[in-house]
Amino acid sequence: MALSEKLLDMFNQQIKHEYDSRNVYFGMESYLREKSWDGFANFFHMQAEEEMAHCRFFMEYIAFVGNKWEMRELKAATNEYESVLDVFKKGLVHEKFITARIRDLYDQAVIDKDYHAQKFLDWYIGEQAEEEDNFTKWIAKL
Ligand code: OFO
Repeated sequence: MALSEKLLDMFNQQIKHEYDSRNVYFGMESYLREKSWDGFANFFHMQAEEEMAHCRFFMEYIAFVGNKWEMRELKAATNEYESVLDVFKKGLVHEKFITARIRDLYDQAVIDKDYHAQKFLDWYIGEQAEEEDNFTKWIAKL
């Protein structure tokens, strides 16, 4: 089922958000590498790679339903942080922002009665819960 015009626009915006997430995490990795926190740096490198996969799934879904995805302007990401804890706290804030965007997508898919898109977005609902849980646990440990 083709996406509605509104949901297609939101999916395209989500591609940008996922790319922005990748850059946020590469910025965090850069800060951590310079401080020689290599284990944490590796963690954020992996996070950044995962964001590319999240982005790719949206591209493939858009193509699958017969539309073209768009590459929108990306945000610059900082590599300036105060500490490892600061990195994780800001990472959690960022993930909460992404969770809110995924919920917006889901809400629109419900309005559109687009059951296929809802099924596709289910994976992201689970993924975001996992991401937030992961960051929250790290913050508690630090
Ligand atoms: Fe794409 O989940 Fe993190 O941001």
